[in-house]
Amino acid sequence: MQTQVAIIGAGPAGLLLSHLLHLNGIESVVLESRSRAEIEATIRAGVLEQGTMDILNQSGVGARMQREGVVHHGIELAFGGRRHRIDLTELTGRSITVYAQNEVIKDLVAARLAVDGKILFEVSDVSLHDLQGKTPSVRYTQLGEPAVLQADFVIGCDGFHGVSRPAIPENPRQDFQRSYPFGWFGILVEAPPSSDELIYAQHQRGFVLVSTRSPTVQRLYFQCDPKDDVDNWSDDRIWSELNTRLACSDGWALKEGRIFQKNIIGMRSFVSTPMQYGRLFLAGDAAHIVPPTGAKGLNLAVSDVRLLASGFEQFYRDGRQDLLAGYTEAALKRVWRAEHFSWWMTSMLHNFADASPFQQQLQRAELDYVVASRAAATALAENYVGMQF
Ligand code: RFL
Ligand code: PHB
Repeated sequence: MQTQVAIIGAGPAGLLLSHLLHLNGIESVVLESRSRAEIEATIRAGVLEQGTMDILNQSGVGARMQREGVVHHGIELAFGGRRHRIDLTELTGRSITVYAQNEVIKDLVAARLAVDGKILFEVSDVSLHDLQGKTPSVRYTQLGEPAVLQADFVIGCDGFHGVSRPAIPENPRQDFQRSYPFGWFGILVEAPPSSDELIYAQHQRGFVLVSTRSPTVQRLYFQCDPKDDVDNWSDDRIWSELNTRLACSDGWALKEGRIFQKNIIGMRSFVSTPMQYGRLFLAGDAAHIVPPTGAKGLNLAVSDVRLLASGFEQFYRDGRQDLLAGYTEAALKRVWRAEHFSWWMTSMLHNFADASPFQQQLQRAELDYVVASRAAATALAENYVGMQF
């Protein structure tokens, strides 16, 4: 089989890239190791930056997001028993939308399949070849049969654990990383929203995030030991822990309901450079990871793909490669900004077991400053809604 652009991974990065290429008349094939049902059911991100919404709307896949997503104009920071609002729209003129990643995935899969776009699900043994030549290829197995896909370019959109990044040799590759001594325990709850806006709460027992999915389903996370087991957490223990950490002097309280999903998520910061090696380009989590505290991962995947789509449009229209050649540098500018922001939010809001009393006081001073100073609140807000580059 032959195509112009071979894309590995049908996450937000791979699917959106395939869709944007199609709009520019460029052919692609997406190879995905999981089934359609699995990718459409995987619960991950919830917060879309304005720039992410704009590209989904402009490219014609935003209709359901506009109907079902909820625009938020602020977030709350809770600490010391009080809640403080950061007015994103007043501070930046922009907002965010809460719309689940798996809904974005459904919309993109539907858009690709509606125009006979090729997504090959449940492929295995994917390997990359001849990346330095003009005709790279991808070998894989589907339904027990080995196959080869030849292309002009290969794009690794296969997430942190994929095969694309390791296809770049150790020289020139350089990885930067930091892991955190905690994870997030995530739950899905059948209940009405407890708050109109997301609440990021700092407490000496650990961080809590109150997020939402729909008028009837809520998403909550609390800081936990990354090696803990969901079976150690009965529903009663979860509600008791959440209520302790979220206790507020203004009478606000969490709305409880049936918990129907529990999972534990590890946290890391990671950047791999370069994001291009010959005719291989990496996009999204394949090249970089952020802890979810800043809600940046999916949005970074989308901004990588926007750069790549422009680069391929230029290449196939004018035969010029300057945008593609500048991809690593352009993408990493935004990536490192988001890495810093995500690390900063994580550091400010989580409980570090080894923090000295001095560091704890600094953490509190920083929170006090962010909610008291318009300049500091604006710094948070402009990063949260997405820096414009
Ligand atoms: P994905 O989504 O991991 O997709 C990669 C796809 O590649 C497939 N794959 C392979 N296919 C073929 N061959 C192989 N060898 C393959 N290996 C892997 C996988 O099956 C998968 O389908 O990467 P992508 O597209 O780069 O997208 C990145 C985002 O998914 C990720 O950054 C976000 O989910 C991060 N994130 C958040 N981002 C936000 O912008 N806002 C948020 O509010 C937000 N919240 C979150 C998050 C991530 C979380 N978790 C679970 C880590 C909340 C959580 C809890
Ligand atoms: C989510 O709703 O899953 C979510 C929201 C904000 C974050 C991370 C995750 O910072």
